[in-house]
Amino acid sequence: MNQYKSNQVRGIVVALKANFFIVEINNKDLQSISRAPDLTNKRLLCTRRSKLDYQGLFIDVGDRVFLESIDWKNKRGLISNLEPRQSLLSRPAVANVTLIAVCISVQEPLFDIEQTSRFLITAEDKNINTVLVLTKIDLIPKEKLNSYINRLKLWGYNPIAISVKDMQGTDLLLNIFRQTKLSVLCGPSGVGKTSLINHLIPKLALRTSSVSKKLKRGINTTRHVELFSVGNGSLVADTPGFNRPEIVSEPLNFAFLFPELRKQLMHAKCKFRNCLHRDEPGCVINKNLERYSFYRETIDEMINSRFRDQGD
Ligand SMILES: Nc1nc2c(ncn2[C@@H]2O[C@H](COP(=O)(O)OP(=O)(O)OP(=O)(O)O)[C@@H](O)[C@H]2O)c(=O)[nH]1
Ligand SMILES: [Mg+2]
Ligand SMILES: [Zn+2]
Repeated sequence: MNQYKSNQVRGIVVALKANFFIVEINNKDLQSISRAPDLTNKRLLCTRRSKLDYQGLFIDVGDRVFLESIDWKNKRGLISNLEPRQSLLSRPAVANVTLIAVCISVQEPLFDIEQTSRFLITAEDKNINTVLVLTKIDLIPKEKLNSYINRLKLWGYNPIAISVKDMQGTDLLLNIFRQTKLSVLCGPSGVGKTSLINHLIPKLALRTSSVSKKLKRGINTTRHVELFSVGNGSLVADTPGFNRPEIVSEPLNFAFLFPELRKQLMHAKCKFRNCLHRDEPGCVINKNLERYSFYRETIDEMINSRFRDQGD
């Protein structure tokens, strides 16, 4: 169905604005069009064909689309179809993500085990490559940072520590972004996601705001998902921060979303196939781990809520 015709223009949805889609045109397609004027940012304001609605095809940021009826002068177009999605995140809503960068600040807002775990678990559940980015490292002494890094290594992560204030770690991160098609920054409000994008693409000057003085939390400055080019054909999504991702998982699968538990289960088997690694006899899980109590509380809550639902 989605056969690409040589005269067809393709692009990627980089933002949704009210009922419009902002579509960035494929570089190659743009070069092959003689009528296309010199578009400084290669972006068109588009609507979609109503047939897509009837087919129940919703379009999200990150979707790769086919365009027709392009009005180059006024920078308008019509989305006629979309390519099949490789993946879809629901919050933040972005299609075709190839890397999730979970951004967590060490201070302002203060690092929190449960909140960080909720973001990481949501990413693990999607089966998409994940990198943990520790932000604002200029706010703590080196020894404290090392202690965070060592803890996170025991969780099974190798965090990238950055500061946009004193430009630490950002080159390394940019290299990673340039090796992947579509990376998404996600994390709590105020951790510095937009500041990082501004640092990588200084001419953007996107809006950021200080965290609230009293609560030391972000104030939800970014309101929409938007994709930005970081070179090498790669895009990075800035997204609105939020504080508490909901965990949606089957109890039997839940342990596999913790790298430090997953590793143990790959090397040894519990006595019972349906072991939930609580107090079952013959359980092989070493429970002397920083995040075990979070695992335990969450799985207890998952099971209790199932009983409650069944009792209703
Ligand atoms: N000290 C320090 N402050 C930073 C750093 N990065 C960002 N900030 C500050 O943190 C505050 C929040 O930054 P934003 O970039 O708006 O945070 P955000 O994650 O985009 O927040 P939302 O859009 O609400 O999700 C701003 O005052 C930034 O100047 C950093 O590396 N060091
Ligand atoms: Mg922001
Ligand atoms: Zn077990």
